[in-house]
Amino acid sequence: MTGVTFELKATDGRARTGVIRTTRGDIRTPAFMPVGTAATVKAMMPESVAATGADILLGNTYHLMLRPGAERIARLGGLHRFMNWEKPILTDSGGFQVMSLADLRKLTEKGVTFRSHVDGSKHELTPERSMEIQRLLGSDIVMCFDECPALPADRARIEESMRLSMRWAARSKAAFGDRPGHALFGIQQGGLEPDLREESAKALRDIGFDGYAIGGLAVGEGQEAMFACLDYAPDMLPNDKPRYLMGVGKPDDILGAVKRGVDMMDCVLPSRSGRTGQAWTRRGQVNIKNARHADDPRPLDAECTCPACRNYSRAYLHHVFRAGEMISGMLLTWHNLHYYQELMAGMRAAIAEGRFDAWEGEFHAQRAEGDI
Ligand code: PRF
Ligand code: ZN
Repeated sequence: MTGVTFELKATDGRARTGVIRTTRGDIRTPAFMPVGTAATVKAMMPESVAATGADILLGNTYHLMLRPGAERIARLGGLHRFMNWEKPILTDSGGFQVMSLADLRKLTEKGVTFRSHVDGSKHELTPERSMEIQRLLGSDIVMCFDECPALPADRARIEESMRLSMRWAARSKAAFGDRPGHALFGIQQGGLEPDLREESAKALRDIGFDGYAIGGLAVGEGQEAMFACLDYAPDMLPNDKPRYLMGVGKPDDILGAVKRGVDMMDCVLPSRSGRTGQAWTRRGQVNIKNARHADDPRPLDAECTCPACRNYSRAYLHHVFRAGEMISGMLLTWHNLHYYQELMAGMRAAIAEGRFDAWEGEFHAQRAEGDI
C-alpha cells in the first residue's frame, strides 16, 4: 500500500480512462502534465496552470539539483511550497536530461558524472542520489534513474543501455524504500525492438512498481515508428497500473498514444511554443508572427474560453509578439495549456461514453477544415 492508487473507470478499445488518487489530489487520466522544469511553468502563475485544468506538474531532478539545489529546496519546505503548487508533482530522475543537456558526461555502472550546463561545476548522479534528490524535493511520483540512447542506435547499444537501466531500476527501488503517500514508477526501455521491450517490461514487473513509464520514444524515430512500438509496448505493462509515455508530444501524438493505452504524458511543447509565437488550436497550428494577423480583430480560436481568446484579438497577440512584450508568452502559453487540457478532457469523456472513435474522427475533421 503506497497511498497512491489507480482506479481504471472505463476502456474503449485500448483507450483507458481512470483516476490516480494521491494525498495531494486526484489525477484524472488520460492526463497531460505541463512541464515545470525550473520550479515554474515558464510564463505562468501556478494558479493559472491550475485554471487550465492541470491536475499534476512535472519537475526535473537535473535542473533543480544544479540550481537552486535539492537540499536548499528541502530546507525551504519542499518543492510544492517553494513554487506554490499544492497539487501532485511528478519528477523525472535526471539521467535523460544529463545525456541531452550536460557537458563532459561519463557513464559507468555506478551512474553518471557530468559538468553542469549552467556553470561548469562537476556532479554525479546515481540511482541512489536521484532517489535522495526526489525525496528532498517532496515529489509525489518519483521516476527510476535510467538511461536512453537517441534513435537510430545499434541494437547492441540499445540492449546494453536497457539492461543497465534495469539494474538501475532495481537499485532505484531499493533506495526509494517504503514511503507511504509517494509512488515510484519504473521506466521501460528497449528502443524499437519488441523482444528488448518485453525483456525490459519483465524486469520491471519482477521488481514491482506503482506505475510504469514507456521511455526511449520520441527521441528521433518519427511518429509512425513510435506508434508501431506503442501498438505492443503498453500491453507488456500491468493493466492495473498507470502507464506514462515520457516526453510526448504534439496533439496528434497524444491522441495516438491514448488510443494505444497510455494514461499519462508530459511535453514542453505547449509552453515552449507559446513563447515562440506558436499556438495550437482545434483547427491546427497558428503562427501568430504571421503578417496576416496584423489587422485581424477575431480571437485566436472563437470557441476557446481561455483568457487569450476571450479578451484579445489576433491583432493584439501579433502586436505584442512582434514588440517582444512578456504578455505574448503569457497569453499564448495559457492558451496552449488550456487547449491541451481540453483535449485530454474531451478524450476522457469520449472514452467514458464509449465514443472514442467518433471523437477521433471529429478531431481530424476540425483540423482538415484548417484555419479560418
Ligand atoms: N527517460 C527519462 N525521461 C525521459 C525519457 C526517458 O526515456 C524521455 C524519452 N522521450 C523523455 N524524458 N527518465
Ligand atoms: Zn484560447
